[in-house]
Amino acid sequence: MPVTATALAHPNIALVKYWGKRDVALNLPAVPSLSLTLDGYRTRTEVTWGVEQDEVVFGGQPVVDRKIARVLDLLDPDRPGVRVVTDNDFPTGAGLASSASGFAALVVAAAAASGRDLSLEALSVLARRGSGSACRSLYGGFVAWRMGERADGTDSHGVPVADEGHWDVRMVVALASEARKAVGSTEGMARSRDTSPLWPSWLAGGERDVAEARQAVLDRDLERLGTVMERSTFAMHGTMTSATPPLLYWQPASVALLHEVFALRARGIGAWATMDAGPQVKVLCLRADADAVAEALAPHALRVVVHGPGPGARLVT
Ligand code: 2P0
Repeated sequence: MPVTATALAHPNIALVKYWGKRDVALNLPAVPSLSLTLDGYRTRTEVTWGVEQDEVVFGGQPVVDRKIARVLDLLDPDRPGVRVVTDNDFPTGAGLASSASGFAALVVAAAAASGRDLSLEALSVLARRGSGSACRSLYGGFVAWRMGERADGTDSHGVPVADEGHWDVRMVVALASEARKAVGSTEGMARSRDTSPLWPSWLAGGERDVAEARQAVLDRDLERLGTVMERSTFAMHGTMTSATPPLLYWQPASVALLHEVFALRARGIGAWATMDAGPQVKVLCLRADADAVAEALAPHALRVVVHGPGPGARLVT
C-alpha cells in the first residue's frame, strides 16, 4: 500500500556564507556557514512512497528532477516508485534559498513515508546531498553548518546555535528581481574557485566569521552580527565579481537597496545587508526597526517582505 507523508520547511538565509565545495559529489563545503531560518516563505511537500513510477509535480506542473531522484535513492537504494508533489509560496531560483526549503521538506516527508525514523542529523546529511544549504533548514532559528572531517560527509550537517525563540530579530527581504538567476550556485562556486584571485583569502576567513557570528548571536549583539554578515557577503561577492568571466548577481535595484541600508545606518538605525547568488537584498534589524527599514527599502524594490526567525522542517498531519 502506498504511504503518504507531508512536510513543511522554510528557507534559510546565510549570515556567514557557504560558497565553495571541497567535494562536489557529496556537497561538502569548503567553508563553514551560519544561517537564520525564516518564518515567512515556505515549501510544502507531499511524498507518496510505493507508486508505479516516479513522478514529481512542482507548482502543479510535472517536472523531471534528477537531484530529487538521487536523494530518494540515497534514502533507499531499493526503493519503489515515489510521487513528490511540492510547491513554494515564493519565487523559485531567484536567490531566495528555494532549494534549501525544498530539500529539507523532501527528506522529512520521504523518511516518514518510507517508514524510516531518522535523526535530525541524518536528515540534515541527506538534505545536504540535494543542496548544500538545505542541511541548515532542518533546524529553526540560528544554525551553523559544520564542515566535518570525514571523507564520507556523515559529520557535515546543520548544528543548532539558538532556536527561533532566542532573539526576535527581523530579516527584511527586498525583491529586486523575480527572474531566475543566469548562473546557478554550483556553477558559480566552481567558477569562483577556479578563476578568482581572491579565493584563498575567502577560504581563510570562514572559520573566523562563523565563530564571531555565533558569539554575536549568543550575546544578542546585532551590530557585531550585522558587521560580520556584511563582511561575509561582500567577501563572497568579491570572489564572484573577480571571477573570469565575472559573476555579477546584482541588478541596479540591488545597488540602490544597498545604499539605502548604508543611509539607514547613517541615520542611526541598526540595519545590515546581505545578498546571495541573486539580486535580492536582505536586511537584518531589530523587530522595533523593521517597519522603518521596510518603508525605506520599498521605493527601490518590487516587494518587501518582513520575516522573523522560523522553525525547522517538520511533518504536518
Ligand atoms: C548560502 N548560497 O550559504 C550560500 C550563499 C548562495 C550564496 O547556499 O550547489 O543551492 O546545491 O550546494 O545550497 C546556494 O547554494 O548550492 C547557497 P548547492 P545551494 O546560503
